[in-house]
Amino acid sequence: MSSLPRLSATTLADLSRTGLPPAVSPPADLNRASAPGIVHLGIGAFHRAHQAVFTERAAAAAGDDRWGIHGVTQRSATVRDQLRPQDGLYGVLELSDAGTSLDLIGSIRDVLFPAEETARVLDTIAAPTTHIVSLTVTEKGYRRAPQGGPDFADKALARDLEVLAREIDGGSDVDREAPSRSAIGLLLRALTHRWQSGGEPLTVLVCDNLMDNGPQVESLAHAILDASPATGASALLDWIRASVTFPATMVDRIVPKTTDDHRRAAEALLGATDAGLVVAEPFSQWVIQDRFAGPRPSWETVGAQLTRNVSPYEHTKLRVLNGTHSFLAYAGALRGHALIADAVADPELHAMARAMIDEDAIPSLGAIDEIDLAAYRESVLERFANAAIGHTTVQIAMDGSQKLPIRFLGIARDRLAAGAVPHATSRAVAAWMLYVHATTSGQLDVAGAPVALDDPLASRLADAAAGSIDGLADRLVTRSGIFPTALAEDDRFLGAVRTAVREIASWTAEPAAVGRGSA
Ligand code: CS2
Repeated sequence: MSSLPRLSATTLADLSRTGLPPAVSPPADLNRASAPGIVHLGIGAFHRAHQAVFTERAAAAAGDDRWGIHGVTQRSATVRDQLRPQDGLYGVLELSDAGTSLDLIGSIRDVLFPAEETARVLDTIAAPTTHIVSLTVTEKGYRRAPQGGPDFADKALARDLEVLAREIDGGSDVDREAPSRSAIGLLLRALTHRWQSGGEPLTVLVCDNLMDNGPQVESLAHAILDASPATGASALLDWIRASVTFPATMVDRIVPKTTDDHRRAAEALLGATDAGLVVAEPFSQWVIQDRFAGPRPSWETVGAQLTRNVSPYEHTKLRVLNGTHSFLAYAGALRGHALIADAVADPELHAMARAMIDEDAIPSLGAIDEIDLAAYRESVLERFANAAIGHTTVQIAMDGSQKLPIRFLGIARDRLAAGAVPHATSRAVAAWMLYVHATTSGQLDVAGAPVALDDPLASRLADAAAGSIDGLADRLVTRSGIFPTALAEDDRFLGAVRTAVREIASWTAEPAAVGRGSA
């Protein structure tokens, strides 16, 4: 147990009196008691290292205290219990070969845990002082069916929609404290409550790694309300169409899990403990569609880019960065590499990552005038090589069933439509398949630790992967539910994946030894 004081407004004032070290930058000096202008769903590490930093800096530059953030957790009270005792304050530990710095951030004013305070979440979003609801709830938070649209078979979503229907019609059996089981369910309840509380315009700012993220969530909301049994659903939908915007965004900053080593490094710099510490690379980029229903922070004054068309940036990032990231995660883990930096330093994997970018991802993008793609490729590979942040292959490997359609399968579809066989991307799909096979059969150790499959479809994938390596590609393509029919029935694609599965399985003499390579 550390003898150091815990970060809070009081301890920060004490530390500041004696002078913070040069590597530590203090939070903005703003009225932190003002009503929040933003409510953020999914107050995880990425939001705290990305949007919350942009918002802090924009508010400081403008001296504008309207943009405090109330974060909303999803599954647990952990982040609330990390930040509420710290008055919302936390540090961003920035690590690279060039050195270490600690940015103290004050834009988050409180964190709410819906399971214990859903009505407060709904009231905060309904407040006229709230102008933006932003989200980072990960791909699975939107409960989409693999082929797109709402997954009405999802039990959590179905239950949320029953609660929503009652709240839309304002029946006597409404229980506003009833917690939502899905982020999309909570969002729609919040929109309903805002509509019923005066209907001030609102911007829903989706900051997840989805293709055309804002419009996708807008379509989800429309499809759900179109199918709602509530008599007031169409009036609510009319209000959403008229008063709520869903701009697209591209978000980019590599944010690994925080470890005890990271915490010790931050404590040594600050002279206080910080339960909410997050870690990040120096690079950060935010491209936002300039389509707001009301006021917003002046993010463009601190490096964000406001534009009419986000697609070139979003598609490039999801396919060149995230696609290669996932390939290195699966192939790297299979070769026993604990870190992405180790995987990208592996000459064979490095060459395969370059091939995936040059032969498939970039050609699949079509004409991109806004970005120097060759320079972007080098920048991405250089960022992956940052060993200082300790980004693990296993962290990135999670939720593959949600990420593959966005990061691999879109590339494969587009390359096949152009008459090319995506061999490099098929290899990435094969690496995922062998990762699924190895983890669900208990055969994968990385850095001496056994690795389990972390995926919302883990049981279905385990069933499909069970069996010989020979039939693995066909079993997962036909039974995972994540491959669109057009791909699953394309012999060029299936043939390339089958070949790649054999190639990758041969990396190790015995499949059972897969992953017991050197880290
Ligand atoms: C990573 C992303 O975990 C993952 O799937 O690929 O979190 C990646 O680090 C960010 O998108 C980078 O902006």
